[in-house]
Amino acid sequence: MVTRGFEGRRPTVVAGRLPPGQYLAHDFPVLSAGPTPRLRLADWSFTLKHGPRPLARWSWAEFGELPRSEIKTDIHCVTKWSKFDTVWAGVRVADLLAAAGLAEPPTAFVLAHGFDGYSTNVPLADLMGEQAMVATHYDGQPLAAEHGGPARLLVPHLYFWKSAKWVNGLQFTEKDTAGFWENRGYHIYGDPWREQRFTGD
Ligand SMILES: Nc1nc2c(c(=O)[nH]1)N[C@H]1C(S)=C(S)[C@@H](COP(=O)(O)O)O[C@H]1N2
Ligand SMILES: [Mo]
Repeated sequence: MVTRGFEGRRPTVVAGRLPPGQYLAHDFPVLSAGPTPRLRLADWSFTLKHGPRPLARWSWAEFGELPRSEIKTDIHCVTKWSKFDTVWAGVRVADLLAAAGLAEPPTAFVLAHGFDGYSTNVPLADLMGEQAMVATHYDGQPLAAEHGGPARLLVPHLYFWKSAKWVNGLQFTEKDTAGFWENRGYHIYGDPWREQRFTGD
């Protein structure tokens, strides 16, 4: 039985968690610029680079030895759906950099790259928080290929296009450098709370 009072309170709870212009989705839409790459774990690797120079590289087995974390968070897509309480597990970017011995990262800007050629820029500061990770599991299961499996970047406080699927590396860049969607009119930063959807927002 649902009482009036309960129904009446619910929109307030949603309003405080839902960024402007977003609606609450209960399914998990798939959005990709191209076909889903089918990656063999034996061919998978993850590389940290400074410009063209490799700094560290992990095979799938090596990546599995890194310290792991689980988080529950809300995600917000620029196409206006949001999803609450999504559960992810993987390796925090901060832990990755520590494992690579990068106590002093070479620059303040990062381009994330995917096996499909996708890229997206994220300031390093946004990757150093508790919630930014290279996620290998969603909802307790290995991440499905269409959602970026075997591993995707997760930067949940920015619009979801920043969460590069099929991620294969992070590249430090001297300047904040536009990636795939940022070069096609999407906002260079993409804060859902400031509704930074498109260039100039
Ligand atoms: N490698 C890669 N990552 C990507 C994309 C892509 O096309 N390729 N699309 C982005 C966009 S625009 C969105 S909204 C989210 C969608 O993630 P989902 O399919 O898991 O919902 O992935 C982002 N990451
Ligand atoms: Mo998107």
